[in-house]
Amino acid sequence: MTEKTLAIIKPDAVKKKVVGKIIQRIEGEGFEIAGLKMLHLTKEEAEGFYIVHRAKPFYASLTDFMSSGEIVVMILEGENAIEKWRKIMGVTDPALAEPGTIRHQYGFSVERNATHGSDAPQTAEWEINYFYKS
Ligand code: DAT
Ligand code: MG
Repeated sequence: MTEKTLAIIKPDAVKKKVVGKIIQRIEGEGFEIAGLKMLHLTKEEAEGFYIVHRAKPFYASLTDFMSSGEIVVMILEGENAIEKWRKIMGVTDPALAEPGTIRHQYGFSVERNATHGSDAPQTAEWEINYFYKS
């Protein structure tokens, strides 16, 4: 089933100059890029995006990080896009991510882990709408 997911190249990966490599991987994996823009989130916008994590001990640090520099936001479209993109990213902690995954390749820490991907159809819809208000 064709579906859409929200992907973000996070500030650590933009600073590392691996935007091109990550987009090349995305295209090579067969996704359609249905939307793409570079943004610098305010602290409030980062807090809004990660609102589900507001009670977590890492919320303040995460939203400081996500508003610390430019990010690249994309809508990826394809068969099983949500799960497929999460597999290509690898697990949250780059130290535990499998070789060949983006977080293994480019992540630095559990917080500075290079990319984001939606985790379910409802969150994908909510996250896409957060950046691409319909
Ligand atoms: P994911 O991004 O793999 O969906 P998540 O939704 O659990 O992971 O968390 C969102 C982001 O919050 C994650 O990409 C990085 C940060 N994060 C998660 N767990 C963390 C932790 N234990 N310490 C610091 N940052 C964390
Ligand atoms: Mg998540």
